[in-house]
Amino acid sequence: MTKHKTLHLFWAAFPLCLLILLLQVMPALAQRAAGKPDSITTWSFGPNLPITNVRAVGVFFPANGRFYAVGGRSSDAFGSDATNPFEYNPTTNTWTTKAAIFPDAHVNNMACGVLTVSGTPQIYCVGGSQATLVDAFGRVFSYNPVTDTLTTLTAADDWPGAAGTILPGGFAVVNNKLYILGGFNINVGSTNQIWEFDPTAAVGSKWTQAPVNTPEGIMYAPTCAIGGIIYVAGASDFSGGLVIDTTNSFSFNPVANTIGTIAPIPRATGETRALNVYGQMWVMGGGRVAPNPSNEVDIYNPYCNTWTTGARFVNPRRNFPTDTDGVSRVWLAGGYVNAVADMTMEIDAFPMAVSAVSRKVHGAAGTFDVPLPLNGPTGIECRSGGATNDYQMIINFATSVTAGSASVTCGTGSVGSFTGNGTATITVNLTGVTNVQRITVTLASVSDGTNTGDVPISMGVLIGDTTANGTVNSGDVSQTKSQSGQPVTGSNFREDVNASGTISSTDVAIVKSKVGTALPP
Ligand SMILES: [Ca+2]
Ligand SMILES: [Ca+2]
Repeated sequence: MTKHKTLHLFWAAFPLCLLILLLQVMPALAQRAAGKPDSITTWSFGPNLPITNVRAVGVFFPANGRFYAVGGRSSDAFGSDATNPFEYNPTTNTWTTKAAIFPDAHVNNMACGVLTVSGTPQIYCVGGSQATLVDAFGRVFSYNPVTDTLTTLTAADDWPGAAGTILPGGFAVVNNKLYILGGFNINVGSTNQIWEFDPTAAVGSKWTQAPVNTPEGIMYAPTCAIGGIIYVAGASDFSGGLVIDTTNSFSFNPVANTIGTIAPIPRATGETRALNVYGQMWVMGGGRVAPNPSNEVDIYNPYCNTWTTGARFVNPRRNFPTDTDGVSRVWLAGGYVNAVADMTMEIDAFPMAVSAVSRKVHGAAGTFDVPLPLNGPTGIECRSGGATNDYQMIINFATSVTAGSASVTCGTGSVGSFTGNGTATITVNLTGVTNVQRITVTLASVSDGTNTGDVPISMGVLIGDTTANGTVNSGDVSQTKSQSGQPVTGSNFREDVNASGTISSTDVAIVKSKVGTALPP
């Protein structure tokens, strides 16, 4: 090729090269312009656990804002069982080995949760195994982190499901009761019973077996409660003498005692936990069959029955303590990393929303807000949205934030605009929001200057549901009739369903026209 021809080819290709370059650079520039970081790395390492630890349970204790690793063992050798609780203090960013001593060494693979008796919250733990042994205790103890005291319940309150050899499967707390779903009959198989523990019931009467079983045997199952429903996604099973991972996924309603179907988690996992973060289920890595263990965080939106993924943590691991405050932190530590007992800690920190509401101006009567609980159950907006079905969400943060974007990530509707960047209150204006649905608005790349993350806020929309029970029926009609002609106040504004500033026959007619509608379960 002559020099001339090479030059010619270069100039011929130049516009194409320029175009490719621009296509690659423009999105990054656009992200910068929108205030988004180029990549969001939200996980960072915290201080190491005091010891290596596997098979502990992570428990967030709301009363003091601290994270506990309860039980577990430092290795798989006999005598390695952890004898004391470990406490992580987010304020000082330090771990402390507490003075309290567990009643026995069967503290591996327990089921734990925070339950309140006589106004005092405590961490209750059930069952467990001991390193190298193949038996399982049914013993229950409570740990009070504030006083650092342990109380062992009498044998009459042992978990009947343990039967000497069975470890708890998935577990979650609903309405101050601890539920255990399934279990591992050690080196025999997975089990499918569901048990309820009521800490306030009389001695010998705290345990009740549900009249239904899990759809298949599950063990070491990622489980969490959202809005009173317990979700399981992924679970270990015992097959051919081995612990394996599955995609088994379902829901359990502990009040109705019904099993529900959900979209299965997109990857097999087990030997890990699921956490309720902003009313969505985070399934945290886990699993042991290649390519597991994993560091993937799978996120389930129960309102649209859909799966997405969040930011991966760093070290793939299983059987590790993990928990969340639900709104700004997810902690994890230890577990098996590369099949070796680990002591590293990882923290996902993101800006904390403290409250959210759906706001409407009721004419001259003023502004009234429907609270939108951050971790479920969803608040129910019962007011109509006018000609173009408009609503407004207000999300209050603990500190000033900037949001990169706001969009509808579940349900029907769209974000017209959002305001408030640089303040502690983000206002999202929604339009085209259809009735009879649950909708999720996600503020993406929310930054408080230090931490960045996505914040999803969900809302039920059911026009005419003045009683906020998820259905429109005669109860809503009579409630609205009873307030007709009354001034609109903070206690009856839901009955002003057209947000006109007065409660009249027009509102009654709207409610009547919606009788028979209900939010999906
Ligand atoms: Ca109702
Ligand atoms: Ca009205």
